[in-house]
Amino acid sequence: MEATIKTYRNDRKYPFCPGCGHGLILDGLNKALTKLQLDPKRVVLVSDIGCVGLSDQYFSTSAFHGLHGRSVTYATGIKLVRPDLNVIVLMGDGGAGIGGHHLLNAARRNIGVKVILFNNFNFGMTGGEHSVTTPHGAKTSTTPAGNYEYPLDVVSSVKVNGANYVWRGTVFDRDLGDWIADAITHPGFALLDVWDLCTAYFASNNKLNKRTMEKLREDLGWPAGLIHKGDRPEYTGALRRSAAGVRGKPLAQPKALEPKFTSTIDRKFHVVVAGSAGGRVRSSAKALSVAGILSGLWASQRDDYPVTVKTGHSISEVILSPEPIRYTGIPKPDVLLLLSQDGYRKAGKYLSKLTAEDWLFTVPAFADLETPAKKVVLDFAGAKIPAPGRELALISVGAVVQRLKFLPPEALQEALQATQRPDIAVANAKVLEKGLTYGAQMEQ
Ligand SMILES: Cc1ncc(C[n+]2csc(CCOP(=O)(O)OP(=O)(O)O)c2C)c(N)n1
Ligand code: SF4
Ligand SMILES: [Mg+2]
Repeated sequence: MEATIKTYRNDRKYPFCPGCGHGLILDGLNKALTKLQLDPKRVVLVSDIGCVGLSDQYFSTSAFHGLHGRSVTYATGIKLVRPDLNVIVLMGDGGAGIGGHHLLNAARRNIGVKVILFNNFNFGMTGGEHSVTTPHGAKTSTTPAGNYEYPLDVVSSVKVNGANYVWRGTVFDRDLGDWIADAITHPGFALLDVWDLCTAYFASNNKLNKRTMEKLREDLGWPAGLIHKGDRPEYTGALRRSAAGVRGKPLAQPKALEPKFTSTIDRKFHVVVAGSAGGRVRSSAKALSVAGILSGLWASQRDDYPVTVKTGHSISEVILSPEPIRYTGIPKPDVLLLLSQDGYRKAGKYLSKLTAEDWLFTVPAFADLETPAKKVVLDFAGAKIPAPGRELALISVGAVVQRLKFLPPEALQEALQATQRPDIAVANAKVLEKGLTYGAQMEQ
């Protein structure tokens, strides 16, 4: 029998100001999770930005932290791909304003994401500026004479747009944890609007406490407690059923990549591929990352490319490791592939970090670069291997793998098949073959 989980908190102390209500809401969340005994790995806390955005690190669950106001979009993506996960958004009123459109659409779709709104009526983290929920007349750092706007009724907005579960309460509600648990177990989109205390700013400047909070709500004429519990079909399930109807069979589930190769990598191994945008740098790096996973390693990939995608650089930083990767930054590459002027401009900074242990693979244009690293000039034209710009990255990755042998070349081939459309994988396999052949010639 599985042991009972007594808490989903780790032993870190909350970082909030004395009296801040955020900790009370997180205690409620912990109570809910403990009541439901959910598998911590299958709980994803998606934290927004602000003081509330610090919250996920105090729980021993999975987590995702992104941009201000966008937490609902990340949560939607996670839930779409993995409907089996419990996806819980922790967002402030600032995030609800910035990402209001996302809230409405999540409600409209009725996707099974649960939003806990830490509604302290201001931007706490940045100094108490007014937000979309700041009451009329309230004093904040941006409304010193009193707010002349009126607050957004987030609860009514998501309700009228189709959310299955809507609740409003305060940090003073002792049964908050039970309501959070109820929202988690009810299918569909849920929003709990929890009126909260920012003691550093809003509460102190507006004399907000349990009593005045209650009065504020009554003056607005807004109800409290469970406001709506509906039974519209939850989005991810409905979408899958409808797609299965069109295809005539259930949708395929994402498949795990099963390791079937071995690698010589016995520590964190960093590879940077630096080329031009549109040069398939990222898909080549992806082949490398997936080949690593197929070889029993952990892999991370971080890409950088310009907003105007077909201009300028494209950089991919890949880490392969026998241990889980906790930090995805690259202090220094073990292998740097410098493939174009654009790549050089952006990733040239790594050159000065290379040591005699490291490798620089580059193109003839950079043959004269000074470096203490072991330098290899990839001269595909000299070897009569056609390598147009869009093929250069994949051919080079193939040559590097063949030359250094930290992964089996077959793993790269398999990675293409595992991640690309069959016709594209076949075409790319031929491109990769050119690099493997060149790498084999280099060894001789
Ligand atoms: C797009 C964007 N705009 C502004 C900021 C600056 N910023 C950081 S925290 C914050 C306020 C957060 O307020 P809220 O979401 O209510 O959370 P709280 O701090 O009150 O918990 C702002 C505006 C940001 N990080 N991103
Ligand atoms: S600034 Fe406000 S919201 Fe942030 S921790 Fe302090 S009291 Fe809480
Ligand atoms: Mg706030």
